[in-house]
Amino acid sequence: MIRRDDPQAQPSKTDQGGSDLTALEKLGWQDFFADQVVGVDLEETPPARVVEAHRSGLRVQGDGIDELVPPKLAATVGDWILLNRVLPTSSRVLERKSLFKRRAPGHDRSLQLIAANTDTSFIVSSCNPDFNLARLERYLALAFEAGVAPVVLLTKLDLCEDPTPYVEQAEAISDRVPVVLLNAKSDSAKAQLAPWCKPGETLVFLGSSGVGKSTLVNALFGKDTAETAEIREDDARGRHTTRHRHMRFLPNGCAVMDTPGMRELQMAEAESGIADLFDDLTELATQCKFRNCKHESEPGCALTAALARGEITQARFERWNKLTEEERYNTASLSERKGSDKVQHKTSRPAQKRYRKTRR
Ligand SMILES: Nc1nc2c(ncn2[C@@H]2O[C@H](COP(=O)(O)OP(=O)(O)OP(=O)(O)O)[C@@H](O)[C@H]2O)c(=O)[nH]1
Ligand SMILES: [Mg+2]
Ligand SMILES: [Zn+2]
Repeated sequence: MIRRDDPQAQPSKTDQGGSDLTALEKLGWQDFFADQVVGVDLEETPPARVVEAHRSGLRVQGDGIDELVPPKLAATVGDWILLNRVLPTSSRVLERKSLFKRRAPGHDRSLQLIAANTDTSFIVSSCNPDFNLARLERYLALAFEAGVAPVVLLTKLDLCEDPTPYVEQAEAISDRVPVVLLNAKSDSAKAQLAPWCKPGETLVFLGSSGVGKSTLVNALFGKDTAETAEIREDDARGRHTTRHRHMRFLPNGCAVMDTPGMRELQMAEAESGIADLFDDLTELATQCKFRNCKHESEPGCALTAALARGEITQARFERWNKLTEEERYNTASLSERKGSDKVQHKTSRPAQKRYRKTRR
């Protein structure tokens, strides 16, 4: 087991940035992972973190390790593995603290693992016509499901005459999600994100193309480490500049993950995430007279009654209904799919529960 208080097992210290973090801690190694490798010969199978995902494979880094593992390994960016040097694709993937996933686009009926072991997910959207409340809710439901604390970042404040409608809509989604309004290109962006940039923690930037994810990564590093490009003028959409998911490490030991823009965000295995995000509607649904109430014209429906009293809005009710139905359909079709790998996609339920408790 590698812990800070176990000098025997410590990997070499790195001096970069004047920090006293070990090489593994700089990659985000935490007790949560160390606890899983008690009794394991770490010389034989050293811990390494997946820092980039390419078609050709996964780039993994550890103490003195930097190599490409063929794509067959069922891991994603942010994962910790115990590297099997003889057969890298048979490396053990450590249990995850969190996992952001979606149903893969297309007809494949599979899950796509987006980001593992992140502590904070920055859901980025711009104060421009590309802003989409329903899409934002999708990201947030998946972040809740993942067990990752979400923060909404509204960029392009400097290009917007009146950001109030965007802020109001974002803040109304959930009182458990902070909303930060910023100009990603300004000097103040780094300071605005500082409260979440903690040593040993991992951040991920998620959102559609062109919203400023890579611009914010550059703001945190104080230099152009990620490529950025102008958005299209006609519809304010981005050009899919970032091509693959990758992590970079701040000198203070905070890991930062940049991701390509995702427009299609299909729900799957996200029942509790949706329930958490729409907790008031979920609670109302438990008061319906019939357990299988579809909230249409059934007698004793608590949701239609709340709608009639004007306590909830029709638009939000419909968005919740749509997500719920989509989630049920996708989850059922995924589990039907032969060979669905439940173990590989499992995250730590206790970790998720711990998180939920603190957010209520
Ligand atoms: N003025 C201004 N421009 C911004 C802001 N945020 C991003 N931009 C610009 O928006 C464009 C797109 O930014 P990127 O950082 O490349 O967007 P991205 O989210 O990484 O996009 P993909 O990599 O395609 O997913 C660039 O020209 C940025 O300079 C902002 O807050 N203000
Ligand atoms: Mg980018
Ligand atoms: Zn009902």
